[in-house]
Amino acid sequence: MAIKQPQIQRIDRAHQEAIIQAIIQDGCCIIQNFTDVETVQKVNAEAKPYLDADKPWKGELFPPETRRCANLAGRSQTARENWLVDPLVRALTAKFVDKTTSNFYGETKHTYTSEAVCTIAMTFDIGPGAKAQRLHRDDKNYHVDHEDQTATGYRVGSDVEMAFMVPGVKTTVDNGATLAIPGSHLWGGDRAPLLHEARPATMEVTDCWVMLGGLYHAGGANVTEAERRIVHGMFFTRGFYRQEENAYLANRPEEVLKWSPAAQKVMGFELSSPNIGFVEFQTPLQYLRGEEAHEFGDFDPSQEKD
Ligand SMILES: O=C(O)CCC(=O)C(=O)O
Ligand SMILES: [Fe+2]
Repeated sequence: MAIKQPQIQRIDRAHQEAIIQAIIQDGCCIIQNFTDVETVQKVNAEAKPYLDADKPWKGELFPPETRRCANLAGRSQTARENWLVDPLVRALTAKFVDKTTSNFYGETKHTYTSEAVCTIAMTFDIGPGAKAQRLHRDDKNYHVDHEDQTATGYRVGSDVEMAFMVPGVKTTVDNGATLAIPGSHLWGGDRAPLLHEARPATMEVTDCWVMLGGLYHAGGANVTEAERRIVHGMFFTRGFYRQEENAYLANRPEEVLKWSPAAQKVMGFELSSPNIGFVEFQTPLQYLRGEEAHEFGDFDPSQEKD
């Protein structure tokens, strides 16, 4: 008997409860009427100088035809002050990413909620001729142990990351629409994703793709002659997935550069494998030294093995 594969649902932003149910069931959906054309055009224009200045990647994370705009939150006022703080985005991250726990201080019970923060905001501009990315879970960076939830159904709170991707152009199967496997957020860590299980999340300008960090997906191949596929991504994680004391603000760069390599590393100025803590596609130390970012490559070479 053929197992029915779920399709990607398309739901208007007015139907928040239906969006939540789709994410619980499929791990993803397309939010229709998320934004308007004028706002998308402004974000495209704000990201463009950085996309134009970006260089080909030399590792396996991205095909060389892809250009990126890192630090989109800092560089696009429009993305930051409209999408990043959108009440629907906040409602969804509150539901799926925020974490509340209770503890005793003496005999008194205290309950705290750590709210979601933006972990990365980046534009992905896939150029003609680019191969598809490999299917992956973005939460690999947070070392999540995925239990098999296919029989039990999804436990809200079992993901630590959530992504929102707003297309800057209409995305199609040919220009590299994001590929995703609906339902794969429920899979245990030992199940490999197969390309034939993936569906293209084709979107109109004003739509928004939302997915959990445990959903298998990939940037698609761009087989067009001349179309660039631009998508603005905003990713959220738990607010406590960072160091308790903020050494990056407490210490001046010239002081940090005088520390021993072991001290720099233990204070977080290297990366956590595979990808956590980069700045402008460099380690914090490379960035502080002012190294030229000409050799873009995978942060952890073990990512290159297929
Ligand atoms: O470009 C896309 O559609 C997805 C990019 C992506 O999944 C990634 O870089 O982690
Ligand atoms: Fe991804």
